Amino acid sequence: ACPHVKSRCPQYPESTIKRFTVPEDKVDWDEKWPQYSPVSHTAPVVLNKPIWADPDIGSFSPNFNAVDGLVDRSSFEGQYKVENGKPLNPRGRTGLTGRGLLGRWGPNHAADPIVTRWKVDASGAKIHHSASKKPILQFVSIKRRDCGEWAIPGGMVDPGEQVSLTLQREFSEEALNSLSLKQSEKEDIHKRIQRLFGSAGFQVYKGYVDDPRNTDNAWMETVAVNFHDEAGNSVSELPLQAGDDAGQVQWVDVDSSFSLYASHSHFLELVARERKAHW
Ligand code: RP5
Ligand code: MG
Ligand code: MG
Repeated sequence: ACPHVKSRCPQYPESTIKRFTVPEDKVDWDEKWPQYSPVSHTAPVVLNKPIWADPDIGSFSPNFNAVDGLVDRSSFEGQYKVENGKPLNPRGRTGLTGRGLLGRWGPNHAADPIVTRWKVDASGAKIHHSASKKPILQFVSIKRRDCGEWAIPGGMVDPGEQVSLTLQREFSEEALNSLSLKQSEKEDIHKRIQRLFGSAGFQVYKGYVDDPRNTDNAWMETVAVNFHDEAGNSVSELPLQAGDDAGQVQWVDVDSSFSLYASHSHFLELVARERKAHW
């Protein structure tokens, strides 16, 4: 696994906190480094005890590396270490301890729905890229409200929730604004995306996400799944409308030069490869 980079971003998101600088050769926990003295930071929203957050360690000692009640505290990366009651980031040092903006100690599980279609011209013919000569994919992208970066419309897996439901729910909330719809409209949307999301999809990635919110003790993991609208007559015909964490939503060409949140660009590269599309 390559060393995380965004997890070491100098400025911790939504705060004035600066991470302790971790050079690449000191990321690995096995590398002895007595001078390492990261600051501890847990965001006020997390300390406020919302339902999605764990209590502070001390009074609280959950079952790490296991499914703990309804909360999955196991990691796709294998067994992670727990030191002084606190889980250690499996990819190494981040320059910050505590949970930052993340609710869970250890892995915070998310799901990323990558909805794609082919880019076509007015006659419906696939458009090929002038340099790679390969057909161009488009995916539904949202502009995150927290940081303004373009991203896959993913979100956290609720306790006990099936990942397949998270994928469909987060897509509906962020790209179709389902939270603001009337019950009847919600049911209509649900029916219309059911066929695409009801298919197995192509599982693109499962594991650690290099997310700027990661810390030494809390990190993001995801299951990224591609749902491809081959004929362009499924989700392609739905009106996109940004909702919840999303400020904007649109179809974006899948291309290596488009910069995306966290490790989302890597997931799209895997989709492009699988579909023999331009990258
Ligand atoms: C990323 O954060 C995941 O890949 C997923 O897209 C996202 C989930 O967090 P929220 O969108 O709920 O903030 O690491
Ligand atoms: Mg969401
Ligand atoms: Mg989200």
